[in-house]
Amino acid sequence: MERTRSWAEPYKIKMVEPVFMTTRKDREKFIREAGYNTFLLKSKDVYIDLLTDSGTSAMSDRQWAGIMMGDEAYAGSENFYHMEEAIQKYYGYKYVIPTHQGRGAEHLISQILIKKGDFVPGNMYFTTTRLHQELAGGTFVDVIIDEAHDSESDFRFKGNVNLEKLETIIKEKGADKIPYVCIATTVNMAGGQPISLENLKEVRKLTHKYNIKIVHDMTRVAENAYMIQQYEKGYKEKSVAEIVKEICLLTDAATMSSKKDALVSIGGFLAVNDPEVFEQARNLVVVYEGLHTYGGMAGRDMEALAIGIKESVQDDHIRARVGQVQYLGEKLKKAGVPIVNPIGTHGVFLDAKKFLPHLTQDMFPAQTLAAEIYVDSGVRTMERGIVSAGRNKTTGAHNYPKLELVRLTIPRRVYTQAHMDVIAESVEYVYNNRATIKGLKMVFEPKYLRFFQARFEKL
Ligand code: PM9
Repeated sequence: MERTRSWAEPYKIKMVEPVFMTTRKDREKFIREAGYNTFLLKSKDVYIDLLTDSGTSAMSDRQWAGIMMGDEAYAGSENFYHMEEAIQKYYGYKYVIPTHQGRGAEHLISQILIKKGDFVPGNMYFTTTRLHQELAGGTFVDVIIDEAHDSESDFRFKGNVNLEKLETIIKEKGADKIPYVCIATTVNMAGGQPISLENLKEVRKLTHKYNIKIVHDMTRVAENAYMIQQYEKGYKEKSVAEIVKEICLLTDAATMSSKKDALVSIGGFLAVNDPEVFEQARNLVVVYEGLHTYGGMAGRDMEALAIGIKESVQDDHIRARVGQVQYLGEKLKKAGVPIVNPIGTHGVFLDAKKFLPHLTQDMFPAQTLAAEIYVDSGVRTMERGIVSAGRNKTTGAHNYPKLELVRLTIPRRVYTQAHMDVIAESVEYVYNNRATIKGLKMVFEPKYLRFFQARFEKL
């Protein structure tokens, strides 16, 4: 019998990109000039970049080779057909419409399926997804289980839908007012939390009963599948690829930001099973994205995506990817730093309300904490709290989410365990000195997705 060994990343590094440390004095200046918004920092001033896992993965040698095989024909590029084939093979959807990234796909499906006055239930909001639903005249309704809003709950599948909440909404509003239920794998704003297959099957049963579609936000579906393999009864012997397919087959359509799971710098798609919806999307895509065989992507990017999809569902890849996130999370937990439990799949989420209990939510604790971590070590993180939650579309008041989080997002295949140690050391240092940290006030607020460009000053 093979003896058990420690595991390591299933790759070796062939090319490196230098990163540079700055001084604390420099960083104080940089963050002030950036209006205390980590989105407004210049990347050259960042030491370890945990802003996002979106478009920041390291591509494989196979993917780079694919880049050289780009067929940049305006119409009918060979690479489109490779990408389409990969999506059909690994995800099981019938028809594919390429888009420049995830929000392009969200735009198309929202415009096609949502009518003014409709309601769109979902397992927690995502910023761009909800905005496209609202711009199409719909209202998002949160039907995720309550545990998802509680950073301390250890429940394994916090991405699950509360079926009672969902059925109540359907009965209250009427099934004809609900064009679809939006199901994300995994749930980003809850801390990268998975939905179980058991729950998804129940959602499918309920939506079939009322003849309602499921649109799958499959941005991190392989990570979700890995958590099912690890923690859901009956899936230990199944491969991540098999579980991914099973998830997708339970849904009617999908929006994808290929910049996450699928290991590319840019790209996305809408995938559907209904030929009528496909025809409408194929028509609309030429207005907003590009021709239906490129949708805003270069041929080379579609080739890299076709290869990335295949790599993304391999068990050893996903184990190392999620394993690195778990390693950082466990380190922070051991140091007593308040984080979202259980540790998610694409990042570690700090609970800023518990980290900075002396700040009210109006003082933007998560925004403040992200700025403080940057000043300490040059590690760039992202706010996922009141700023990201935006304003109520009817009253204009701030939305006050229960979760006020800072996301330490780990790019795929980019950083080493030593980087994780440096990150943990910095967060622990800031935690030990938290009492002196002061909050922020917002001095500039854009109309849409304010977290990207809002500016702040120190209180
Ligand atoms: N997510 C992230 O950093 C990128 C920008 S922050 C708005 O987490 C989900 C679950 C996402 C997501 C992007 C999109 C939109 C849809 N659903 O950024 O347009 O996490 O490709 O995808 C970001 P695009």
